[in-house]
Parts: sequence; structure tokens; C-alpha cells
Amino acid sequence: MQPDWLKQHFAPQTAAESDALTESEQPPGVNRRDFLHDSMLAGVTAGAAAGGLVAQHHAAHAQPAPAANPFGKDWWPSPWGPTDERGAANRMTPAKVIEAVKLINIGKIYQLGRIYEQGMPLFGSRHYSLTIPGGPTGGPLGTAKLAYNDEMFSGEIGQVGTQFDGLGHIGTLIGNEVVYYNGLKQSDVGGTYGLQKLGIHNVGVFFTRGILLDVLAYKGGDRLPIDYVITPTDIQGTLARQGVREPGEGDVVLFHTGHGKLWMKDNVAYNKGCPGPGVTAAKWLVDKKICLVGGDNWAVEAVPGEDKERPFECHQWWITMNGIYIHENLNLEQLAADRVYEFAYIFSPLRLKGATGSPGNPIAVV
Ligand code: UVW
Repeated sequence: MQPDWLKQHFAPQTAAESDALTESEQPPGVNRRDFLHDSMLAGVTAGAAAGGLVAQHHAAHAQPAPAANPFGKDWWPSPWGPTDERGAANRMTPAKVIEAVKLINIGKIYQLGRIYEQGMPLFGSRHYSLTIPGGPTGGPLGTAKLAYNDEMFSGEIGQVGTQFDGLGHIGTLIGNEVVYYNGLKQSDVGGTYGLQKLGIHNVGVFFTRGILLDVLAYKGGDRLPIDYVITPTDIQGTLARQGVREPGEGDVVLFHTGHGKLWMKDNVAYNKGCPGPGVTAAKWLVDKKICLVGGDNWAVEAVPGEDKERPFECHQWWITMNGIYIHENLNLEQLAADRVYEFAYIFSPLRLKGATGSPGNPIAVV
């Protein structure tokens, strides 16, 4: 049974997808057009935590302001100082690069990025469109008659497909203001043509030790059930089964749940929710001081998670409170099939000024 907030965010995208839902699963009064309309009215977009929070922010104006911090404590200043905008990317030291290089022994590269294409599962009302104007777009030029093609792209560029979530992606409403990593406020961070603070261009490059946690192999089955919440005990059991040392400072941890097998095969089931770590496991990873957590699902964390009334709470623990990055919708099938549990993880986010996230093709090298 999906919580109402999740139903609202996942209207079926096509008639076929709509038909695939049972009556009880149909979002209330939803066809995709109504959903988009309702979302726009309500300010509920998922580019989104931002849009959704703006809606809540307006609602907050109408009611007495909830002054309380939902986490009961401030998470700022950051360990890297009160002006830091890079968070756990500061753990990317030259020593981590050298450690990662030592994990490269056979020269095999795994592409962890999914192909960006029409029909891929999307969160809420996010969209993806790539078209080639003309045919060819331009030319012929000169006596050698050169012709060329360009593409037009529109979409939530950092928040569709394989997506790397930056520190400006998620905040928490405290009183009347959204507060982000390092205590930065909406008034510091917001910007119509790109975030003024915490934009993805601040992050830099990841080249560090990566660990695959094949929780699916540890638990058994074809894929973990959609509502499965991974615990610290699962993580420790998986590490022991794999014979891999615990994550350390500056490491990347990737969860294989098998949920990715639904990608482009059954988008309705893919978007229904996903297995992944819950808040208890999220805090365990925070204590290990990792720099990035990823998974073969759309939220990395379990949806719904440990507390169904606190959706995406791991996002808040990782991004907002601890500056840890998230990499979503990864393809981890080949790594898992080859039992590659430790590797050099390499990813260079696009330097999109003021963006909340980045597309791209992270790689694991052994
Ligand atoms: C939200 O934006 C709420 O989720 P995600 O980062 O999983 O796309």
C-alpha cells in the first residue's frame, strides 16, 4: 500500500502504465494531465523537494509557523567550516586517489550510468526531452559541404535518469525558511537562474575507493521486495559475506537491491517505491564518514522508509545534515554478477553552474 504522498508523486505516465495499476493503486482522481495540473496548482514538483517545500512554505505562512527543527538539533556549522559548500567532497584527498588506484588490477571498466532516453522512469512530473532540430540541423557549409546535427534538450537535467544529487537539492523547512547543508537558508541558496550557493559546480571530482553492498545476494531472491528496509545488520552481514572491509572515510558505498531490473521493463513497479537503506542504516553510514552513497533504484533509500510519515528522510541525513552525496538510478547488475565488491569509483559531475545535481556516467574500475 503506497502512502498518499507517494501516490501523488507517481501518476502513471502513459495509458498503458495507468492500465497496469489496480483500482486501489490508482492515484486519487489521477490521469497524468490532471496530475500535472494539480501539481502545478499545488506547487508540488519534484525538481521538487524545492517546489514541494515552497508549497509547504506558503502553507506555513497561512498557519502558525512550526518553529521546531524536525531533527531537534542544528546541523551547522559543518566540520569544514561555516562557509563550506562542498561537504563530504572534502574527504576526496590525494591519499584516497592513491588507495583507489591500488584497487585497479585488471583494467576492466564498468559503466554504472543508465542510458538517458524517452520512456525511462521519472520521478513525479519531471520530464526528459531530446530532439534534433532540422535533419540535418545545419549546413551544408563550404565547398566540402559539411552538415551538422545539434540537439535540443529540456528536462530537469540533474534530476532525471542516473542522477547525482548535490547539496542544494534537499533542505528542511524550519519555521518559515528552508535550511540546507551548513545552515544555509533559502534566501542564501535560491536563485532563479541557478542556485547562488551549493551549486553542483562546487563539488569537484570523485576518485576513491568504492564498495558494492550486494544486499540482494545476502538476502536471496531475484530482487528485494519494494518495501524492504536495509538495516545496519544487513550491511554488516553483506560485508562479512563478501569479505570486504567496512567503509572508511571518503569511501563510496553502492547498494545492489535488484530493483534496477525493473528499469524500462516495468516502470510502474519501479516507481511504486523501492527497497534501500532506512534511517538507521543511513546514520550508520554517516558515522563511517563516507563521501557518497548510491544504488540501483530511484531514491537509493527505502521508499517508504522506516517512518512512512518522514519521506526521503535519509536524503536529509545524508545531504542536508552531513553533506554526503547521493547517486541514484545506477546500473549495478554487471558489478554484482561479476562479484566485484571493491573498485575505484570515478565520477566527474558536470560543472553546471548553480545546478542541484548532475547527469553522467560514473564508472567502477578494477
Ligand atoms: C527527490 O527529489 C524528493 O527525490 P530524488 O532525489 O530521489 O529524485
